[in-house]
Amino acid sequence: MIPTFGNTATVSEVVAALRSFGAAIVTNAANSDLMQVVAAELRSGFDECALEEQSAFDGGRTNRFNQVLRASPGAAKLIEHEWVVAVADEILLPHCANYTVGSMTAIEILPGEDGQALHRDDTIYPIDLAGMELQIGVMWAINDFTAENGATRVVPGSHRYLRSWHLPSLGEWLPAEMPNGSALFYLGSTWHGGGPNHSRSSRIGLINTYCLGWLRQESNQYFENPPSIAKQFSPSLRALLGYTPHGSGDDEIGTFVGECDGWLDKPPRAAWRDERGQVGGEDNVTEQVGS
Ligand SMILES: O=C(O)CCC(=O)C(=O)O
Repeated sequence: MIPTFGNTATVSEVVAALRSFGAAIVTNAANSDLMQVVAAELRSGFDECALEEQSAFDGGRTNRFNQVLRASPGAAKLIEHEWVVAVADEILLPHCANYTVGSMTAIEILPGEDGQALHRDDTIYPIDLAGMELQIGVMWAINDFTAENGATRVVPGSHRYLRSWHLPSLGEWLPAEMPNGSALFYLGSTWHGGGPNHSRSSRIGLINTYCLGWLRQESNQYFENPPSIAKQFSPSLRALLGYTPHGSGDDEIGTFVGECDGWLDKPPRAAWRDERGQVGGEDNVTEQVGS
């Protein structure tokens, strides 16, 4: 079984399991009311997809789309959920000054879908650095995930295999069974994939990835959430989307990248950041994205 914790667990327990197993679940991390709101908001997005994104990798009976915040304002609460930030801080901040959302993908696996090819998400970056995770993934169960309806499959311990080395035993996957509102955390190097749906109803999830702040994001968040939209978001969400440079130039760790003349005109850089280096100063960033 994938290490599974209640929402009263400590962050260090969850992170220890994540590091050791490659994945960990926190059940009921978000409340059911929020999940119902997000499920309703995502519905129209799925209906518009009408299986448009079909491909061998994405599946022939899976709806998916990336512009999640346009469809679902409620999803913002999941993207910067306290559990997510707490876990991402532990895994990513040792290697960067601040991290960003790499991608957001709403996924509806319809009845009859086959299992997705198992894969690791961090192969978008052509390097393997032992001991440094480039990204993490968080799969939110928008409805209940069961082995029958296509719960994400995870290969335990598979994060320990460097790409250039050899492959883990991909047959040894486990289903991430979890009630709605739960979050499956998995490392960028962990092999996983959507399960086959043998049930009569769809399985709905939202995967958000978070990458080191000095890497290019998997999905271009400035197009997915341009300033005209991002100005309605909280400063902390904007910072997560990349509306804040990486580092300050004064950090021990991390280069100052992603700068922009407009932002550099603003008052001291330190004011853009909270103690985790994530949050832009509200006034500064609001002015910038609104301009
Ligand atoms: O739907 C899932 O459970 C996993 C999907 C996934 O890993 C992907 O599309 O990259």
